[in-house]
Amino acid sequence: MEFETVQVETHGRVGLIRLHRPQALNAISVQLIKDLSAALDALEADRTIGCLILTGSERAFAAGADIKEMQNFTYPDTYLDDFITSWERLSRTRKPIIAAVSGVALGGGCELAMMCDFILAADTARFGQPEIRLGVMPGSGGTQRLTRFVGKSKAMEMCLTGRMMDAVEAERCGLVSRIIPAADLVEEALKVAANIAAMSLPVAMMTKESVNRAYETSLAEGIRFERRVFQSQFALADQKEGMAAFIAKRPAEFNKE
Ligand code: DAK
Repeated sequence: MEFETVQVETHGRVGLIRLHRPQALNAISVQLIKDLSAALDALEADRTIGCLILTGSERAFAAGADIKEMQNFTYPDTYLDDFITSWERLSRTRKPIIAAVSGVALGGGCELAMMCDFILAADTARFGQPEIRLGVMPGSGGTQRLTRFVGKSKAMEMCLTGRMMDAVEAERCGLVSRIIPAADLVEEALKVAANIAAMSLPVAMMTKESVNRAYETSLAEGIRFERRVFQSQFALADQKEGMAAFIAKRPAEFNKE
C-alpha cells in the first residue's frame, strides 16, 4: 500500500499506520486525511488484520491541522467541502485501533489520538488543544472528547488557554492508558496490538462497540445492549473454542474461518 503522507506496515495480524509528513511535524493536510482514510479502508477490509495502530514520528504524532493550508479557507470552503466528515473516518473504525503517541499531539493531532480506542504515550508525549491561540476553537471533537476523558475543569483549562500537558499529567487525568519509554513505544504498541489481534475478531469488535455505547446512551440502555451482544456471542465458533481451550488447558485458536 503506497500513500503520499502515511506509511502502512503489516506485522502478522496487526496493521500499523504511520503519519508521515516529517517536514511539517505531521501537520494534518487534506491529503493526509484522504490517505489515512484509504489506509483504514484497506486494513478494515482485510480479514487477516485484527488490530490497528496509528502512530507518528518520535518528534510528532501530529502538530495539528495544517495551518498553512487552512489559513485562507473561507466559510463556504469549510462548510461545503467534506472537511469535517472526512476527519470522522477514524472515529468510525470498527476494528480496535491504538494511538501510539510520541512527541506532540496538538489540536487536530490530539483529536486524532482521542478518536482511537486508547492512547499509549511515550514519556516524551505532549498533548494540547492550542487552537484558541490561532483564533479558532477545536473543530474535530476536542471540546467533546477531551471533556469526556479528563472532566470539565481540565478540559476547559486546556481549551481556553491552549497549554500543553506532558505524559505524566495525561496519564494521571486518564487521557492515556499507559506511559512507555520513547525508544520502546512502537515495539510495545505492536505487542499490545498483537495480543488484541489474537482474540476473536468479532468479539473484539463487539467489545469496542459496547464500551463506546457507554458514552452515547443511558446506563440502562447500555447494559441492555451489552447483554444482547453478549448473548449473541454464543453463536460464534470462537466462544466454543475459547471455553474448550480453557478446559483443555491449551491456548485458544480464534479466527479460524
Ligand atoms: N501546520 C503547518 N505547519 C506546521 C504545523 C502546523 N500545525 N506545526 C508545525 N509546522 C511546521 C512549522 O511551520 C515548521 O515548518 P518550517 O518553518 O520549517 O517550514 C516545521 O513544522 C517545524 O515546526 P517548528 O519549527 O515550529 O518546530 P518547533 O519544535 O519549534 O515547535 C511546535 C514545535 C509543535 C510547538 C510548533 O510547531 C507549533 O506550535 N505548531 C503548531 C501547533 C498548533 O497550533 N496546532 C493546532 C493547529 S489548529 C477541523 C478539524 C481539526 C482542526 C480544524 C478543523 N475540521 C474537521 C473542520 C484542527 C485545527 C488545528 O489543529
